[in-house]
Amino acid sequence: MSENLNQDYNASNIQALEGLEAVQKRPGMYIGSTDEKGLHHLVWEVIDNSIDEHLAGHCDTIDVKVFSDNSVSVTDNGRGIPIEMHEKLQKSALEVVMTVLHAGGKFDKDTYKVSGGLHGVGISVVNALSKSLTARVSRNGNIYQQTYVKGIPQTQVEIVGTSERTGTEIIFTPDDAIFETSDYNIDTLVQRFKELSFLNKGLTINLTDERNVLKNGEFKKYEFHSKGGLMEFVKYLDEGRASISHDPIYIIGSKEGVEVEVAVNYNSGYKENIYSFVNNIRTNDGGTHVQGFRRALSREFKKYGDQNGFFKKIKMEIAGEDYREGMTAVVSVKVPEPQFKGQTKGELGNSEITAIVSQIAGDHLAIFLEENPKISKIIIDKIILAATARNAARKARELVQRKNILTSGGLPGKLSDCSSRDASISELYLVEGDSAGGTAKQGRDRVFQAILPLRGKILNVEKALEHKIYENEEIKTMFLALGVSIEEIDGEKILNILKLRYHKVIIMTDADVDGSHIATLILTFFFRYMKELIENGHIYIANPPLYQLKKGNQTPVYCWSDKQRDEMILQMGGSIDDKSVKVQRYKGLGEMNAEQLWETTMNPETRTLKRVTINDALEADRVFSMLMGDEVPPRRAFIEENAAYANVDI
Ligand code: 0RA
Repeated sequence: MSENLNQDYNASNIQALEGLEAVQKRPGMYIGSTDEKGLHHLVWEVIDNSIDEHLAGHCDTIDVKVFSDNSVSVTDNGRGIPIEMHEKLQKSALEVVMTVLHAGGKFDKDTYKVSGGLHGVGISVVNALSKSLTARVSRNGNIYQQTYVKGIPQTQVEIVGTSERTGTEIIFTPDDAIFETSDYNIDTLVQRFKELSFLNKGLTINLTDERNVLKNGEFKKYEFHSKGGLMEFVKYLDEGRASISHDPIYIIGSKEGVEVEVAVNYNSGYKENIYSFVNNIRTNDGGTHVQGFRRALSREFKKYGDQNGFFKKIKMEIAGEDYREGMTAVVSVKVPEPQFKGQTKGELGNSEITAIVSQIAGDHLAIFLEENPKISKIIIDKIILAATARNAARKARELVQRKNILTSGGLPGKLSDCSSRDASISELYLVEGDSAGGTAKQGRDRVFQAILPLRGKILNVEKALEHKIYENEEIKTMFLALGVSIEEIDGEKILNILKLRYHKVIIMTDADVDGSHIATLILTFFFRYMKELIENGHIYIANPPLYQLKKGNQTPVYCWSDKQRDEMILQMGGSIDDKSVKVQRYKGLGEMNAEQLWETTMNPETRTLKRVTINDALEADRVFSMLMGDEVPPRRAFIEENAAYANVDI
């Protein structure tokens, strides 16, 4: 080896080592965090590389396995990471890809790599954060392998076998000295792989969870594959809503190296749902691609409506949002060098994308409108209805708001307020019915606990027109009691929670089917109209007991599940069927007296509250519309799968 090469070799080793150390010192800079989210990020990073192979047209199957020690393998049937000698660095390209930061993209410039955001930092980052990793490449008839510990090669790239096929296998064990948790969440993996299969039609992702052994001795397996891509994605998202456009409108095209794919479905609801992706990564805050799509939608529908005289009769202006009411759309673009903006990097910034998407989507929409006059007229009618309803809603909302000002701090009569004015310690119990409300009022600590009884089933906001919502007594009462208002700024509705009067809002309903239905209705309202309260962690669900057990004169014991009840009966010296222990099943909150309610459900020292969180906004949206929307079969299937009270009450 010449002196020159030797120098390069050493220099490259030092460079690799410095890179790995930087990642280990500040993992958050590379993968966002070292909590559960960061842990999962390792899998996203590895699978992204395999998906790049798919996008380049060389891979159609990816197998992911989670082993019982939470190590993970990702295997693809792509070309395999090159193992040839890297001329300048004098080592195998495989070793360079695995140990040098940002090396991956340098070998192959044709595919879409992500330069911003958190994905696309390179597989070497996963290597640096793994206490062990094995890379195995099938290529040129051989199987090549190299192993690493915390990113440092333990072996040369060795031939360990022969193979007719090509592909890459990465097996890694996250470094538990770096990550706060080592447990992979199967729901998170399933959700993301499902999404990836919709976004990359034709790709198959197989997932095996070796931590979950079935009764027949086999591991739990999942398969994700979508033939229809985004077309199927919107159908899946809108499963619970009645479609008014039959099949989704499908748009696909490319321009200046940017690929654009959009699917649009109009349903009988009133919400706008646009989900957007850039290079398979969700852009929660939209960006120039979404802007381009919206622009095309408004422009083409307006043109079509004007040309056919459909808008003649109506007096008011049609706003952009009217074209999108009851619309679910997925917008996916593949951009060679995306720039992500905003605090969470959830927004696409490249300005050139607006015009590209607007043109491609516009051309397709114009053709769709010409070719489908019947469906187009149904959508136009819906747009007119949206504009009309928007005006009515504004008036109704203003009325509620004005009342808010008029009463100036005047609170609803049904509210039994607490005496504290410190929102951070104050709690509002939303209680089902007047009688339970009465018990709660007696049982509470009136210093910091307020009670608002709600009468029966509150309005299903998923199905109601917006102005009906502001006219609904229970909903108006909740706005007033909470001190929250909706304000319109530049045509955009903004929830003002600055004057929120309670930092804990606790939904307390009976532990039966009706009770959980009411809780779901209330949650639907919060999810659609006061999402910030959920996002900021203010919404809770009370957890009343299911049973009271009593033996002779002993103090009663409460149980929250059948299992707990059976165990407790035995502990108390009874047996399940002689029933010497008296078992009382609480069907309603009203069956408890004030003292019992305080002790089991309201006393901060002894109660358990469930905080409502949104793990995946997209899935939450889908489930809410399914539970509360028009379509019955998917709802039934969901309830059958998830019902908690099925064997008690139905
Ligand atoms: C660089 C160049 C080529 C492929 C890859 C990287 C590659 C990386 C990963 C990571 C996981 N699976 C992968 N598959 C491929 C192109 C190789 C060629 O031209 O033959």
